[in-house]
Amino acid sequence: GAAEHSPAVIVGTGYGAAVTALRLGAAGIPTVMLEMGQLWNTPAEDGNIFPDMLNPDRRAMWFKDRTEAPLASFLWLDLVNRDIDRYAGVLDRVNYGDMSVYVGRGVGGGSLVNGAMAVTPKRSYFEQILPRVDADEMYGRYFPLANSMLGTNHIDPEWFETSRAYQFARVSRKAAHEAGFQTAFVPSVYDFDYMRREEEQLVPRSALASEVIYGNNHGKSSLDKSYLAAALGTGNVTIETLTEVRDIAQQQDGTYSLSVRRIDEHGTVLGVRQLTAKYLFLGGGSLGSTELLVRARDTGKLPDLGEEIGRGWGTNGNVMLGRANHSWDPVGELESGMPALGIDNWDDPVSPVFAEIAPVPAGIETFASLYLAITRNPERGTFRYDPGADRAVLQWSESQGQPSIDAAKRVFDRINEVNGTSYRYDLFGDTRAFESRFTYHPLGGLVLGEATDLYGRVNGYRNLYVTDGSLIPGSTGVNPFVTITALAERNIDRVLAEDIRAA
Ligand code: FAE
Repeated sequence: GAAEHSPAVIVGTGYGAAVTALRLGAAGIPTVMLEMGQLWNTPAEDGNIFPDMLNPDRRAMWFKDRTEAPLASFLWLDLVNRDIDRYAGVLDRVNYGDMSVYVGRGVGGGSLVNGAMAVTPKRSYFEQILPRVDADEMYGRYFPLANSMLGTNHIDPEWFETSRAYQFARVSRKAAHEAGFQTAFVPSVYDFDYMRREEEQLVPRSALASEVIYGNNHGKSSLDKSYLAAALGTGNVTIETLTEVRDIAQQQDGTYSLSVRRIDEHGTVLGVRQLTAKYLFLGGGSLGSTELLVRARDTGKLPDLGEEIGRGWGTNGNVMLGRANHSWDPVGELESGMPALGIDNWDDPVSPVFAEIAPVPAGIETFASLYLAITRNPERGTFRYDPGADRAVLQWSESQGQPSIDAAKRVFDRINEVNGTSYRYDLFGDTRAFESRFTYHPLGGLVLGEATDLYGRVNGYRNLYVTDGSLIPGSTGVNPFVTITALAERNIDRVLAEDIRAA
């Protein structure tokens, strides 16, 4: 029969997609969102929607036989990961040879699994990475709008000093200060008042119950509770789950046709159907949106797409490391799953580093301090279409992670030297101290002003837009979701005014 038509279709339900859905819906435009993951709103038999980090089950990961947690080992023992049933779980780790990329799957995308750190980039750095975007407008209007819509809040500094759950962060802060480095509190979309009540045993625990990376049952303002709830509230937005967009083509009349595959939560394909849309927004994230356009170009479905599609991908300079503390400096048995402090060495011209002090919520004293460092790594990867696998494959070699390691090493060598401490060599499956072969922060692939115009309109095609982290050229210097959200707000403002309302 005839394909179903919707005026606007959005691929994905992450940050860029959710912003776009709210603004389209509020403007009265009927909009369909297509999300390959599940809607996470129903408790399982254990009474929880999500599993915690210590007891992961099939809900934890997207069609894997075993969990693939970033900390591969502890004391070189494979204690962290568990065999699980293949299922449409919430966290995916997409493995491309030397680089593995963690992404969220479900209504809310990365907001379901992430650490909730809501950081606005330094203005001077934002001006470097996106020099043709008006920074006055971003910092005057769109960053504040994004933070207020997302529910960004700040930790009470007095409570931080007394909370048992942040002893690990205070220990790391002391070591950083001893070595002359500055630290800064990190804003969050996890409700710190809720966390305080968790500590007082007044409410069910989430951050204080080792919940992070496989979802939080409480406390976090993920997108399903912020932008997406507001989008649905307009009455003009619908979300279809377990629905993956496979192919995009343009029809004679300029509208887009999408080939869409539905699965059940065990992965059984229920069917493939066609959908058409006048306006098509890609919000599948850096991997998802880039793959769709690389595939469309290289299979001839959108033949006018250029060489910039699939370029300019980066890890946001991510590198993880651990330090071994002295036995007289315990980090505590209870660690909040939500980070609240970072070492801010970004203004160092040689080795800029913003290192979040990350928890190891193991429920035991680990004597370990963990860090996820964001560095300024100039290396970039490219996606190429693999026709055999019908997949876009990232070209990235392990050596491209070295600049991230070098920058982090300069900072943490100094911290270790001054404090008489050392690295942990038991955390990443072998004996390496620094792990730069995975990222939480995939950025780029469809870079603003290169693959698209300055508002995310794909070059060569009308009414086709990119709205997510693939617009950002590989780096934003801080955790990226506030940047992605603010940029999406800015772009949809312009697109609504010029392309949609005017039409
Ligand atoms: P994203 O949130 O990835 O959403 C894309 C959505 O599209 C997903 O739900 C996909 O399932 C779906 N999708 C993809 N392809 C298709 C398709 N073909 N058809 C249908 N659906 C599709 O995109 N960032 C911070 O700022 N602070 C943090 O504390 C932080 N912690 C993190 C911790 C972890 C464990 C991870 C994995 C990430 C973390 N991030 C953090 C990164 C942040 O979550 C990420 O930058 C954003 O989620 C990216 O937003 P996008 O809109 O680009």
